[in-house]
Amino acid sequence: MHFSLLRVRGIAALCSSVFLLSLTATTAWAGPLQDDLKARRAKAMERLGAETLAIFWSAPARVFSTDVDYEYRQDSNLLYLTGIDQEETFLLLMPGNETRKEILFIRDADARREHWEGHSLTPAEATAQSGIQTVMSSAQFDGFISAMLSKRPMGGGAAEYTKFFDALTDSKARIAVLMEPQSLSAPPSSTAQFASRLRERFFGFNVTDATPIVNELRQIKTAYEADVLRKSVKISSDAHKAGMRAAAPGKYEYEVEAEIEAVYLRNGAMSWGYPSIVGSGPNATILHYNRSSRRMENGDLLLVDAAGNYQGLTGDITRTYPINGTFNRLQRDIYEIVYAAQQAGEKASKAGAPVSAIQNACDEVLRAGLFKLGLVTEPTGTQFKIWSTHGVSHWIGHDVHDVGVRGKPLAPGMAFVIEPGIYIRPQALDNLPLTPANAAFIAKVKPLVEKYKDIGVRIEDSYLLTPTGLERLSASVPRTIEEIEGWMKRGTM
Ligand SMILES: [Mn+2]
Repeated sequence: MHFSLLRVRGIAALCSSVFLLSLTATTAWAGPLQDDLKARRAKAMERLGAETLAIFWSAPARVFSTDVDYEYRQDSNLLYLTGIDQEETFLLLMPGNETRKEILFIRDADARREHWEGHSLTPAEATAQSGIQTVMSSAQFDGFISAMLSKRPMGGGAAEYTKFFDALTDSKARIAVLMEPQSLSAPPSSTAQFASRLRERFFGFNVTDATPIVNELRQIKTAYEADVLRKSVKISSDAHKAGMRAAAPGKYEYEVEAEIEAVYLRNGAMSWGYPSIVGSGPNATILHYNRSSRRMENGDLLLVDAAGNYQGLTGDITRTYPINGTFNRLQRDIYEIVYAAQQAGEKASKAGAPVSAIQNACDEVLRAGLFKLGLVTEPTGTQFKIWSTHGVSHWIGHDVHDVGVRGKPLAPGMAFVIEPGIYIRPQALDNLPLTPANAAFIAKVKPLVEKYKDIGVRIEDSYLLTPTGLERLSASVPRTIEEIEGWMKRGTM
C-alpha cells in the first residue's frame, strides 16, 4: 500500500517533467485492437485533410444521485478512435503534421483520487492501449490549442506543424469537431460554445463538423470489430436462452432479467448495451417497458429485448415467447406474421439494395397479415401502422442505435437489425381523430382487437452483411415457434 502510493507519486513527478518531450516511438504497443485503432484513425485523417485540426472529447461523468456517479460510459466516437475508457481524455488529429499526427491528452496521476476511484492510465499505458505515441497531460490541452492557433510550435521537430500553420496564414485551416444536432432555440452545446470561444480569439480557420466522416467509418465494421461484435452477440444469445429457461408462470419479470444479465457479467460483458426490456402480458405492448416488476401468469407472452455490451460493441436481440412453453392459437396468428415479415426483411438484405428495401419487405408482410386477420380494413397504405408502430431496422455497433450515413446502399461490413413487431393495444384506437372513416374502422375492427388485445410480438436479430451474404449473428437463439417450444420444454431447439 505504502509502496504503491510512493510509486504513483513518483510517476506523477516524472510525468510533469517529461510530458512536453512526450513519448516517442520507443514505447511498445501491439495487438490487433491497436492495429485496428490505428487504421481507423488513419482513415479518419485521410478524410479530414492536411489543413485540419480535429478534436474529440471523452464523455463527462454523469451523476446517478448526489455524490454517486453512474458507472462511466465513454463517448462512442472517442472509444472508436482511441480504445481509451477514461474521463478527461482528448484526442487531437493533425493529419498535416510531420510525425505528431495523433496526440492524446490524459489526466494526470493523482494518488488521492486513485485511492478512491482506481488507477489512472500512465502515458505509457495510454500508448499501449491506443497505439498513440504522443501523450500529453489534459492540463496542457488549452495551452496546446492556443499554441496551435497562434502558430507557436509546441513539441516536435522544426517543421512539425508547418502545414497547419500555413493553412492558418492562408485562412484555409479547419477545426473539426463533432457537432451535436440541436434545435436553434436550444442553448448552445458545450461543443458549440467551444467553437465560439475559438472564433472570438483566433483567426484563419473555419469550424467544420467531423460527424459525417466518423459516421461513415463506423458504418462499415472492420474485421476486428466484426469479430468482437460476433462474440458480443453470442454472449447476448446465450443470455436470451438462459432467460427462456427461467420464465415460468408465477415468476416475476425481474427473475428473467436477472438470469439474462448474469450471463453478460459471467462472460465479461461488463454492462448492458441498453436497459433490458422484459415485458409480460400487456407489458409486451409497451415498446420500452423497463420496470420488470410484474408477476407473470399462465398464458402470458413475454417479450424480451436485451443485449450486453462486450468490449464496446452491442448487438440487439428480441424474442417473444409463451411463459408456459406453448403458444396459443391467437399468439401463433400474430407470431407467424411477424416471423414471416422478418424472413422477408432478411431476403431483402442484399449488398447494393437500398436500406428502405428491408422496411418495405417487412411492411408488405405485416400489412397483408393484419388485413387477413381483420385487424385492419385496408389492404394497401399505412393503416396497419396502428399496430406496427416502429421502424424495422437500425445500425448496431458502438451504440445500440449506431451511426451511419443516410441513403447509402447496403454494403459488406454493415451491421444492423431486422425487428418487425405487432402490438395490439386497444388504447391505440382511442388516439385516432374522430372522423367518420375512423369511426367505421373502429366499429369494424373492435371485436378483433378485443380478441387479440394485449398481444405484443417483436422478433429481432442482429446481422452482419458479409461479402458472401447475410450473417445472422444471433442465430443460436430459438426463433421459430417449434424451436422456442422445444427449447422451453426440453432444453433443445
Ligand atoms: Mn432494436
